[in-house]
Amino acid sequence: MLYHLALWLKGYWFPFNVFQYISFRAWLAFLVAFLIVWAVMPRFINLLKRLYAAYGGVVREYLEHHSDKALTPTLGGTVIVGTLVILSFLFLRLDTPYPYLASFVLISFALIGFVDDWLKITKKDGLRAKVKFLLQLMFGTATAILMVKFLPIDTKIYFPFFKDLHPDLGIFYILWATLFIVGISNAVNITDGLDGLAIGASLTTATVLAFTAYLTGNYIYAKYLGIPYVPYAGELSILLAAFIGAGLAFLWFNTFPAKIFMGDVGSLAIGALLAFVALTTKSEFILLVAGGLFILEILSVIVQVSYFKYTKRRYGEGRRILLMAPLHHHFEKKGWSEPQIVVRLWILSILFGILSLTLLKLR
Ligand code: 57M
Repeated sequence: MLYHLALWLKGYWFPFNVFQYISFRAWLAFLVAFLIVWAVMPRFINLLKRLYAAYGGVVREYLEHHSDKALTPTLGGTVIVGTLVILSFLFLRLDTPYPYLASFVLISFALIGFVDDWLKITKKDGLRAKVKFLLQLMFGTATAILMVKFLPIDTKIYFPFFKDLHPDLGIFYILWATLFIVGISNAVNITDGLDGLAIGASLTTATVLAFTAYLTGNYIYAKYLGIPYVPYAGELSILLAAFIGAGLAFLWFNTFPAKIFMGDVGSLAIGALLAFVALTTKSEFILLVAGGLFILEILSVIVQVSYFKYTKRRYGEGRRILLMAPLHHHFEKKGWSEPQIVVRLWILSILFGILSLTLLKLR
């Protein structure tokens, strides 16, 4: 909205011209998002504490040293998502499809998480896993269809290293986009099990995607790098800048010892948003590398559970590869302290981010 307002106001005072620049709007969106979340979160935490007092504790904590976390409020993601939706309409160009579609993705996935979190608080049990998964598939498919219909993108997928390899998936692109959104959303959700872990890794991943979106939306840079050009995709870098601001402010409260968790309302929505930006900017493989930590975490669960089930069938007792899945619990079992695990996995996440940026030029 501010873009259009400034366009009109610059006739009266030329400095309003700066709102035309993606970099200026991104910087301002970052700052405003940080300030909103930083100011609102303490009040939100107090509100949640009253809610928790009314309903009693919430989380079934089955790791010994997580027992003191049972009363830490969840739902922190509500403030992040709310801020992002408002700011996307404030800072993004409203004559592009991006603010509308990004808000749809954020709200729909946040809604699934919110219902789940709310039921956990009020009824002590969340949504059934199957129902949750079906809802994710439903909203994922809706997003994929809307993307193909309203975004200036094709149904091809692009690989790093192979400049000329971009198979057209046609109608199957909907399936690919749906599974990608649902997969990344769940991967972020699984990662969200230690103070600051998921938001930290989301921030490094979002930084990479913000650069990618900026470059993809710029015809000259896109041609130079040999990446697909997607008109106005730079608008998404403004949204990610807002996310980085909001996420940093959230981390202020979520760092060890956390005063609040993001809840499924946060983790599902953040994962879906990252996947949506990667799909839009045709950089799914960049996200798979930049968000390598999320991929490792979800793979650790898949491998552990499969092996456990297989050995149970074969030998009558379930055996494990890791001491416990997801990956971060393995290190807890090994005796690393929580801040140690989190900071070390952040370091890994930064390394993944740097590696992914090099992929931008390698085609
Ligand atoms: C949700 N939720 C956190 C918080 C957060 C298939 C299986 C591997 C699934 C997995 C699972 O249920 N994962 C999804 C993970 C929970 O956090 C809440 O959930 C939101 C995110 N969805 O925002 O609201 C707990 O995580 C801790 N936490 C923090 N700081 C944070 O900033 O400390 C979260 C955020 C919180 C808090 O303790 O309550 C969670 O971990 O439950 N299941 C598992 O992860 C279980 N793994 C397991 O059973 N592994 C087995 C294999 C064979 C399946 C094995 O390896 O033997 C573990 N879950 C827990 N403890 N809680 C087991 C140990």
